[in-house]
Amino acid sequence: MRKSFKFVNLGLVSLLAASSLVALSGPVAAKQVAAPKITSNAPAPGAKRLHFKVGPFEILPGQNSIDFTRGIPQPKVDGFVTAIRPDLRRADGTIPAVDVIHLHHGVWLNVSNKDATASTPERFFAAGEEKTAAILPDGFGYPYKTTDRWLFNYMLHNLLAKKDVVWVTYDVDFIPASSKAGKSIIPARPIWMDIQNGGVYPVFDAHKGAGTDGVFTYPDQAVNPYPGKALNEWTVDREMVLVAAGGHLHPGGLYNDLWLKRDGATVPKGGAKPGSPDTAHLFRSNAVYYEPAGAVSWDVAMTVTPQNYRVDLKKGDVLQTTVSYDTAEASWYESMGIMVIWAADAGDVKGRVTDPFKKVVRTKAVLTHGHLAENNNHGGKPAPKDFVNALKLPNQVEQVTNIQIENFVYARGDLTVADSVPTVKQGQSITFDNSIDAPLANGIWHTITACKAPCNRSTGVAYPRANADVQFDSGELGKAGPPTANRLTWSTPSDLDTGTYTYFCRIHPSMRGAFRVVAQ
Ligand SMILES: [Cu+2]
Repeated sequence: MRKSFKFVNLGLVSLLAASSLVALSGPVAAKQVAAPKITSNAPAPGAKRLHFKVGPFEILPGQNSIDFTRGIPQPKVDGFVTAIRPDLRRADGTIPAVDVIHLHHGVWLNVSNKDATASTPERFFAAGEEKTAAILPDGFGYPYKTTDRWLFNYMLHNLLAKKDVVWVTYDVDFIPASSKAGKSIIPARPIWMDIQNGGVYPVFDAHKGAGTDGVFTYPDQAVNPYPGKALNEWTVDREMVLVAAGGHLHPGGLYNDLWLKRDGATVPKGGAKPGSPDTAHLFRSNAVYYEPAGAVSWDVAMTVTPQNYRVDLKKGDVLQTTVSYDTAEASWYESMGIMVIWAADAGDVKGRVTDPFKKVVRTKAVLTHGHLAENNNHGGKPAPKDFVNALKLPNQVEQVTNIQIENFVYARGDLTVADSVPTVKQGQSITFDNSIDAPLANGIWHTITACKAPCNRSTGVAYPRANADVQFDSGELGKAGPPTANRLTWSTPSDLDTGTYTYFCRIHPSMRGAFRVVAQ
């Protein structure tokens, strides 16, 4: 299985999951490899591009908090949204580098509508640093009324100890209801599919080595992912036609899949979910990595459905989403798997529609953009001026049981300043304490996450990574609800073998440290 998902170099572009680029229907690997096309950036016929922005957001040092803002700019007349394109900008219009500030995620909600799949306002658009545009096929639109109230939920992440000010921009392609194009448009509604649907912070951890042959699929390969009801499923509530879909995942992610289960039905050969003959594959949104190091950074774009995608869904069918991460080389903590799909009522749609239980859905997916320049600092270069090599440093004489974190520095063994390595006797642990930084600014939360020694190369979108042979991760040390671990301290495992362990902060990756376990 793993073989069909290896990297294929096409010039500068590393393409993943080549199988699905041609026969996107899925589980069956095709041999041909081609770069997906980037879809047209032009507004749909009759649509105008409206430029909106929300902000300014003052992004305090080290910030990684989840916030909401109401009353964001929206169109001034009734009509239809046909596309949305997100970005993050400073006052001078420049886009911050992803290793400095990034849009961890933004979700646009319509408070005036009820969400199809959760007890929240209607979630109609989401973006992370991959900045995928939502584009409805020509002739379809998301109905909008001036009485609608939009809300923006965001997590803006400041990777540095320096304040910054940014705006989130969103270009909305819009057809006024009163226009000629507006008279014939078919309404489509957003359906939010999520592997942890309904959560404020819908994440899971993909651990190095988990899954099969370096690929971990959630929730299918997770142990007891849902103590209650399956959060990655939704029962179709009316006869409808799926017209668009696109995935969201984080670095390390390979693809989001969309499936449809119909009780008693049988999927035609080649189109079923492995082991589930009544569950059809509808779409795979592939992560296409431009990142030279592979599936390890935000230098990625997601494929989405093409203009002609139409799939028939019957009332009572069960939609399901899964997400797969590359776990061969590293762990990916706090990972997401979201697919926002768009559907129209079946009676409104004319023309060819595929019934996935009669015909395998084959889709030539497209990209909404290519490589983005804000991902150009990959990191991973020698950086002897910035970080020491802890493997070459002597032991600190006294044993350590506690390491305080203060002002973005690990008090002992910080790789930016250390001349010796704090040591602990085998069988004992060191407790890291973030009680000084955590209450500051908007919350400054740090992690202690194992990276492969010496972990002293330059910081960038692809470095460092949670790639140590012996994995550990503290979670975000803070007491502020999601995304924090709701505690300020964390202790190293007491069962570590003797040796030198290096670690970094996932939130502020230029924070690095080391400790050493010595024999009793
Ligand atoms: Cu930190």
